[in-house]
Amino acid sequence: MNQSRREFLTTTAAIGVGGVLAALPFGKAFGENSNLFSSFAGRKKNVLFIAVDDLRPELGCYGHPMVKSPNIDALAKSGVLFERTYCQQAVCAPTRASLLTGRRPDTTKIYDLKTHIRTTMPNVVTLQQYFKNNGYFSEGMGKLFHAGYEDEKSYSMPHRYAKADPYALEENIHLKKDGGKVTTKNKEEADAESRMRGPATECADVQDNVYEDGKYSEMAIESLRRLAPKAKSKKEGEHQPFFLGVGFRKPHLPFVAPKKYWDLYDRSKIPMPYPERPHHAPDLAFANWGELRSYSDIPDVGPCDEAKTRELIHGYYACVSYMDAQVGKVLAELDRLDLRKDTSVVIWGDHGWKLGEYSEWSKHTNFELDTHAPLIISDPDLPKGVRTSGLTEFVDIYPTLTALCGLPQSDGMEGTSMVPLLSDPKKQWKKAAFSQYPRGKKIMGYSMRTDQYRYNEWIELKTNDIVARELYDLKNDPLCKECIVDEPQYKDLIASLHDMLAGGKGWKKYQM
Ligand SMILES: [Ca+2]
Repeated sequence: MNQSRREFLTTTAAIGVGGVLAALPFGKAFGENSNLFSSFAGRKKNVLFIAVDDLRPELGCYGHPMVKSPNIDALAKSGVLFERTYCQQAVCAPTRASLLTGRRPDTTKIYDLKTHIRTTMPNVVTLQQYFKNNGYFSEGMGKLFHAGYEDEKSYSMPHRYAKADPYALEENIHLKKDGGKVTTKNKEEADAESRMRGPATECADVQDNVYEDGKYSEMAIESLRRLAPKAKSKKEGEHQPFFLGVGFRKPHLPFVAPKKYWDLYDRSKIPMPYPERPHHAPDLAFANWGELRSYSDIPDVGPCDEAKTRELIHGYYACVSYMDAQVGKVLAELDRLDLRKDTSVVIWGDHGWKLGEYSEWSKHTNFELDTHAPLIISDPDLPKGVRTSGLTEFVDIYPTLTALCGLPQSDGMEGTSMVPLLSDPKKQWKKAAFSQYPRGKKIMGYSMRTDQYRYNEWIELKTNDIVARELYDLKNDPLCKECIVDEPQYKDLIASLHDMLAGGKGWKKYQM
């Protein structure tokens, strides 16, 4: 970041947030010799770090016409909403390992669901661990890394999972126990922890805490009450800020939620998704959605029919509203404890999802739908109710949070602190966001999102040959219905995008 203080003040004043920033302790925040923003606000705030599994930007605050997410919408009004944030690999463990280490998958070497971060990076300092090393009490619950792959060095006390069956209805619990459906065909895509499955949805008239996420909101509330006295203490030696990570499981499959959240939606009014595959896209672009197919009520081959499609989308919406309600309970407790003024709240969904678009489901690709994810940061020292369309990446979250809390930048970051963008949401920002997805061990798909285009190259790792390419014009074709990579008029554009992507290493050149 080479921007001078004068430039920063001029640009921020020009967009009208100068008043907010004027209230900040500038002398301290922009001290001599310091990276301009590394000690922004100059104080150790608490961090409430909320991870949501498989949540794409299917929220009211992202403009969705049906989804009811009043609590996350309110959080967006109190902070900055990132309209164009991209994960680095669209599946649980790799995206989380990347975000939580501030490094990209080619550095973490976590491309699958079965590799622990300490296997590939025994000495890496994770985000939570970095806060812990800087005097924070670091606590984690639910899915933060990946189910069963948490990291003890990251926390000040043992990480906790809630104990709950994925289903509440007896018949579904039995169906799952009896095998439901066992899939061996798509192991790579299916989540390792639940090979045997019941149905893809469940609507049960039960309390929130019968399912896992209701238990996490209760655990988080209990933790906040325990952490508050030290976090609020002004006494030397007694004060200790916290980093509390809460990982909600919905809207990950199966789409189970209490009935009252299903009742928020009229299934007949859910529009059917665009059904066709992007024309002229190579086969490598697609996954077989084995994750969904492994549920007992989903066909092994072929598309879901209209009734099942509507039911699944309805279930996803119900799960989003259920999760949103749990987020709301935790935020209400943060307010009740009067901690909001000293707490930075961040919420993110770990990657995108195809919710029936292209007649496809779930993640595991480099499509815009799979790589685009929601991110909101609400911080007492930053503007409120602001949106930015700057291109940002999940690897940017680690250095952003450390900067917001006045900590020096951790070593090895492969992203950029977004604090300048948080302060000036219209600022010129990254030229591209980079993602990747492997197909087996031999082919890696490298993907790049620029302001207008998504450009993908599928590369055979042994020879470095490009075996397939994709190009989509997001400005004129937001749903990416047409892959235009073979159209002759884009030859020069493709050459320049190829240079920018640089075999997946282009991010090095386009860091801020
Ligand atoms: Ca996920």
